[in-house]
Amino acid sequence: MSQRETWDLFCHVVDNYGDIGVGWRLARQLASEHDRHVRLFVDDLNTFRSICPQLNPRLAQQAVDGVQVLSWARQLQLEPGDVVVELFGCHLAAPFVERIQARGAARVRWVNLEHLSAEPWVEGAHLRPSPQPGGIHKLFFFPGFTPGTGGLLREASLLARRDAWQAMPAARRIALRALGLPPPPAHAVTVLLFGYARERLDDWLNALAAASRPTVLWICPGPLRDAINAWLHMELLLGQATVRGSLTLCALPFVAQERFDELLWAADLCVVRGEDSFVRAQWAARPLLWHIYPQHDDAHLAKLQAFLDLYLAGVDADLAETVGALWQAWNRGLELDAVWSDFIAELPRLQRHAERWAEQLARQPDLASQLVRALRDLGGGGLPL
Ligand code: TRH
Repeated sequence: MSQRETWDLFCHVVDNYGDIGVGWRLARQLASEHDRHVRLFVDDLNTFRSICPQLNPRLAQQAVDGVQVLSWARQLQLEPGDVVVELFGCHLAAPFVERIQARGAARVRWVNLEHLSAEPWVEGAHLRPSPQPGGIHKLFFFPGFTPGTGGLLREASLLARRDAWQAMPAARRIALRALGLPPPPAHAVTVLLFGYARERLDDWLNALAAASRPTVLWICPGPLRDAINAWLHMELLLGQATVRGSLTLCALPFVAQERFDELLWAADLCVVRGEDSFVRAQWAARPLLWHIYPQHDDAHLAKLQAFLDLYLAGVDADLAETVGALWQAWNRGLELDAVWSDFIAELPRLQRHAERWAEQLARQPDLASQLVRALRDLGGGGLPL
């Protein structure tokens, strides 16, 4: 019987939850679906605990959901596994790198898993080796939306679970009740709101309050909720809806990562951000608005447009225009009233588009399977020069 491979995943939490969100999802999937012995090294166990409440941030090593979770410092005491995955170019401790080099390419395969981008250059950079001191190579693995990339994280059961949940009329009601949320008014548009701070929220909130069609905002913790509290001149409380005209505002608790999908499945429109929630909203097959992670040099605007180009390819020109206008206005801090109501008017068409898009993405192998295959193809002999 062959021995289980040990995979070491390294995650440096830069900010927020996306770095560990991706790391945790990948770690669990490698352990549960690919039978890998996974060790996940994380430098911020407190942030990790937000998405994984069963974690004890005081422990240097613990088993959670079939994954060994280790503090960052534990790498100083351990030998590298068969595969080492750096998430998002995080830097490993020098003694650990020396041990990788000492063991050599025949014993350790080394990968840098990069950020998600829809830009066309990604296909050319995916699976490129990068020479490291000591004659070892690091493989660059790029997630993405097209067959020439490493794909997207997607658990084997995800789409079946989504479909079963959405087909069950009571599921939404039960989920909302468990979160302390009242049922939305009839004909209301329900919006899951998980974004970054942005300008001109007040005008948008005033317009929603004055609109003829009711809107319900389910608001995740974070800077957007702080801005909404400021608009209200009060703090939204969990389990209590606050109504302003046609607008109902509800604060959500921060839920464990495995519960997060249900929030997306329950909404008519998902406002999502960063990387992981953005991908999950696509698997939810719901109309979405992406609040992209802002970068100081505005590099994010090119990434936003690159995704729009893929997402809207082949879509009717008027619909593409409506989506592009709202996404650009939201991400550039522009006025929202007109572009928001144009978008809401198209929700039925956007829902059909979201379903087609999710089906198209699901034709590609998921990221964890592609990573396992790429490293299997590589074998124990390292990368060709
Ligand atoms: O939190 P994000 O903004 O994360 C990131 C980081 O800032 C990172 O440095 C940056 O590189 C990246 O964005 C682009 O957004 P994201 O990626 O959507 O991650 C959020 C995670 O939190 C995701 O895994 C879902 C999870 N989550 C929960 O588990 N429960 C919740 O209640 C909420 C609101 C989110």
